[in-house]
Amino acid sequence: MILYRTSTGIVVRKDDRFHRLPHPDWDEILNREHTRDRLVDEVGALPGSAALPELLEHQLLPPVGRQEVWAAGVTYHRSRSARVAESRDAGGGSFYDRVYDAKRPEIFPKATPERVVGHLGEIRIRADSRWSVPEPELCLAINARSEIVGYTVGDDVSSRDIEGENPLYLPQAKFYDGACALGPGILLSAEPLPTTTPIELEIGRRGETIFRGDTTLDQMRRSAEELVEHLFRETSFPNGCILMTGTGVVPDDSFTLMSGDVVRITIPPIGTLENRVA
Ligand code: DO4
Ligand code: MG
Repeated sequence: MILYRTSTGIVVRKDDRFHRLPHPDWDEILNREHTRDRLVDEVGALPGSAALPELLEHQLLPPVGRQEVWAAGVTYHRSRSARVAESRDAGGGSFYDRVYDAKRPEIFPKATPERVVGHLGEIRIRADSRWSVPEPELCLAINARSEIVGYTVGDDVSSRDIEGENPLYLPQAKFYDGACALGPGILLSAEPLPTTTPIELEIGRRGETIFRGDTTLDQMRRSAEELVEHLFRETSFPNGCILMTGTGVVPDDSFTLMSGDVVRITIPPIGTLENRVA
């Protein structure tokens, strides 16, 4: 079951049929108890349609109401080696090396809800960066009681030259307008996704694919529960939150995003998040 936020209300997709919910409160749906089971009952009593998808795609809003977005980093070996290399000259390499194995994960604030870009929205690269990359990540939708209620697809757009110059610049490399894309919807599931689930990244430029890469969830060094436990340890989220779980796909160092590029991130069975670089 997938939950979509649209400009005309909330839509639930169940068994390839689409149902408009009569009550439009996204935060309440995400945070009420047994929300998935309740939605199954609710949509059972609603008319459904098979014809909504095309219309829906252009009405989609980011799948956040009042949820902050946080992100975990260096959770895949590929991210660890890329970060160690980018920050070696600045003497930052050992920070990334150590955090990969440390008990405490790297977790940082990524976006306020109003900064999040949805499916088909425009992501941005910083004007003062010369090396920007998309980071395709599985994202957890977590309710106020720290329960994982679902999953979405995310792009943790990052300025690698800025974070590599000095680890203290990380917030500037990660947190700016258009640096966070989420969508297309939230797959509500009480079960974790299978560890064989792929995360696929494709980047297009002037109609051609210039990068393709993927990983699978079993490459992630930390469990979702471990990341959530750390995030909620001393921080409360009265409306729940979204946690990006880190990237395992990093293009070669010669690659940088350019204006007009199209980034497509697919995590079946959630769907594809597509964004153009402004
Ligand atoms: O500290 C660097 C950020 C790492 C990150 O965002 C990732 O591994 O996905
Ligand atoms: Mg990341």
